[in-house]
Amino acid sequence: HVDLLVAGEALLALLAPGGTDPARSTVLHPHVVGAEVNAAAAVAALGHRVAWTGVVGHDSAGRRICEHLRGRGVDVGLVRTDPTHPTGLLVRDSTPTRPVQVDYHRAGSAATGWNIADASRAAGTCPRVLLISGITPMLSASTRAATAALVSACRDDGTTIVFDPNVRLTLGLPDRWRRVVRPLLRAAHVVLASERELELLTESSADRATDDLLAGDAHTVVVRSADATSRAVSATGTIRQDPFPVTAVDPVGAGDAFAGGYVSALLEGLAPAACLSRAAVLGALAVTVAGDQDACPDRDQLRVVEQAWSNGDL
Ligand code: KDG
Repeated sequence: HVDLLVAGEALLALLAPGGTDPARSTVLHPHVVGAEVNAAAAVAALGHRVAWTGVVGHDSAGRRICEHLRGRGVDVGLVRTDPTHPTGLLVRDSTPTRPVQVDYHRAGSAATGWNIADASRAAGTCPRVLLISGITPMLSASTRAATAALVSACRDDGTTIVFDPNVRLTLGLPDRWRRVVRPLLRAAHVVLASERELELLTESSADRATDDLLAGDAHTVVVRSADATSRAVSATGTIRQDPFPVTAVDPVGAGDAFAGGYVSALLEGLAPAACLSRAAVLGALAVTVAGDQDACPDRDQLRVVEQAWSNGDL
């Protein structure tokens, strides 16, 4: 058994340092990224048993990804290596002052071949929580079928399904996101989304979408607003959370760390307000460094940061 299972594509990111143009920069720093493995690393850093199911290429990027995640405490035993397709890459800049520019080199990557057999092996871990993002089913017909199979098997086993849409319009037009990803919203017990994502996927207001989801299978809908505040809405009411003050270096990865923080607290049985505050702490820390995972705190670091924030010391 594992506490958390995540499914999705891990990529090798090549980051141009500090606002420099990747087309001109003489150095590009390698980082292991991917929305789902970012969240997985955050949850593993806090001591939970975490496994990742996905596919990498038989190449140095694939080896780097597996070694890195293993080093972060994520079980990569379910990961398949595809000898004929490469590991996906992305190249981007990193700056807090304007939207980050990302070039994906992921079409036809090994991860697009993640399939129903991979999903069914992964379901055998009987996770307490399954974290799924909208990116995975958008990658290919194979990943779409495998995502549906994994969600369905885990739901049957009583696993809590946590879903973060992670909408990226570079992967498809809004219509396609609605067609492919909307069913997952309805299958989730916990939805973690931005207001904009809820609006885009449901073609209604975020509040209306929240009410509709709570009338279905969701017990909690956590909504992040553009001003970085967040709210957790459930049958017992709405809890609100302000962002923690940090100096942003690179905004990418905040949503994944937020998800990781929320899931870790959920696994610990914490109250909704504590889940939301843990999410906000991890989300805030993630933007203080360039890499998506480099600020994941362990237990001791988390305690120190939470203490400092509650004393107003940071
Ligand atoms: O959420 C951060 C991600 O954007 C990054 O890690 C790469 O998974 C990724 C994606 O699809 O953009």
